[in-house]
Amino acid sequence: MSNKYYITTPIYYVNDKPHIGHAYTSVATDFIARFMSLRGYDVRFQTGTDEHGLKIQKAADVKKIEPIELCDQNSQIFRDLTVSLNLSNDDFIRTTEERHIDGASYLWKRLYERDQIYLGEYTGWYSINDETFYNEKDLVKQNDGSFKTITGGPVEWITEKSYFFKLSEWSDKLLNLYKNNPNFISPTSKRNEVIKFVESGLNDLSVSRTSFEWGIKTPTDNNHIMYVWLDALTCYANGINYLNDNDNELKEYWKNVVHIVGKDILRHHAVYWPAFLLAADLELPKKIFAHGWWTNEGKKISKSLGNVIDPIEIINNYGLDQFRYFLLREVPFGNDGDFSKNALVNRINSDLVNDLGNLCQRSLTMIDKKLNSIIPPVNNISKNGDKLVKMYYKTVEQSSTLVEEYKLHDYIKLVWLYINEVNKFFNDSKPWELSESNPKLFSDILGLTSDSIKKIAFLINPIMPETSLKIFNMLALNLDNISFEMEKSISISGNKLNQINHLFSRVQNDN
Ligand code: ME8
Repeated sequence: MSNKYYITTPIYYVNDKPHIGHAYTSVATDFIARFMSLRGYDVRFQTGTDEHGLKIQKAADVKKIEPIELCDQNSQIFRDLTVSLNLSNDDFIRTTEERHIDGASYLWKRLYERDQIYLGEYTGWYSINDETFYNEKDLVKQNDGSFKTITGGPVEWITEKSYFFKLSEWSDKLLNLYKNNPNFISPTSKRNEVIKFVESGLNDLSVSRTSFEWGIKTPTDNNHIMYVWLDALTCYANGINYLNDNDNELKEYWKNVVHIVGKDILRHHAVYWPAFLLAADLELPKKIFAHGWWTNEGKKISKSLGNVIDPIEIINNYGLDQFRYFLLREVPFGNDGDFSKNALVNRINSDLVNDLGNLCQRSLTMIDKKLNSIIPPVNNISKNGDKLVKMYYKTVEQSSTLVEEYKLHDYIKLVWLYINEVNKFFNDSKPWELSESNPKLFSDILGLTSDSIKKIAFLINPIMPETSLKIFNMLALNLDNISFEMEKSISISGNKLNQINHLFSRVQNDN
């Protein structure tokens, strides 16, 4: 079996700047990408920006600039964020790029040729905010008789000529897909919602617009532009040139693709996207995972409430790896979560400073001071030491299942059980009492502790890649592409420690 693994984030709208929600999806996807790479997979990771549609056109109108100018500016900000978050993405796709436009047009043509698209007129509700058509039964009636989406967004009534995709013909095939592949949509609660939605009956989907310009012209009719979701969803395939008839190696990644999305856009990914692909007789992704929604100190994050969290500000104030750790550890992946400075500060001080930082600082400083900075060899010094080594390999073994089930925070909990076991071994062994009285035992304890710290650096790599590299560096290891497999053959015994720096600083809650 091929060991190729392809993972994607949604492509983000460029009408505005990124916020914590975008950072969250990207960091979680990066975690999985890095973890799969640690397991030895040939990983490809794609993110990018979604640049067409009425929402973008209106945002450009407000600024009195051309849509492409707004796209260029804001797409760059999202691209910069991939660097600020230390993402390992291989590609950053923009829907205004030619390769994307070509792929989206290819899918349209395939659907058209297979008689899956017909001309009609759309009359109904539309949310510019979500770029989504709504049935009235899915909206909330306000006291004044108007309608809003369940998240409180405005909708408008539109009537315009439009092409329709025969979505209604695909209900049974979709339901079979969900039934035969129980893991196609996760978590289960979200899967059930999708099944209920499809079971309630699907209408044909309007897939073109005529009342504005900013989009990809449909290849079969110049007067229409593609509905932005039909355009956008093809980005996943376009990043690896799947939507054309040419042979190329990147296409291989399509055999094993996972889409990570927020729960707000699950329907588009789990219903529309597979329906388009089925109708075009193309291969489906392996999985759609929908994660939960972040609030800020208990409140919905929104521009109008003025409580949008800028990820760069958090990174500047608390540190990147601290932020990444918090996002991944605080909330079970799939659940909603609340961002609070208090919770962030507590996590940093207890898990990072106390548990991990102090362990490295105390033990490595001892090697520095008492052993001329030379890392001693690992000897099986006691039952406890043996237990520690076994625990590491057990952790690696269990980690695969946890991450395959997207239990990212359980993985981190498991890693911290190991870190605390190393702490316990170090504290119970009391090496500080032994340097004079029993130098052999002293050296053995520090040998095992530093080797365990090396193992910790492997385990935390997907969570905090920068910290992992800092640890490798202190241990005088120069590692690029790491895998769990290679850990066994990397010995640090005899290495001369590089300068020991604090990994994390204690922080105050300034609230
Ligand atoms: O929907 N909590 O783009 P978008 C958690 N362009 N995640 C959040 C969040 C929050 N409060 N807010 C945003 C689009 N997100 C389309 C996608 S894909 C072919 C097209 C994250 O800029 C989450 O991943 O509105 C959500 O699904 C995504 O940002 C929406 O980003």
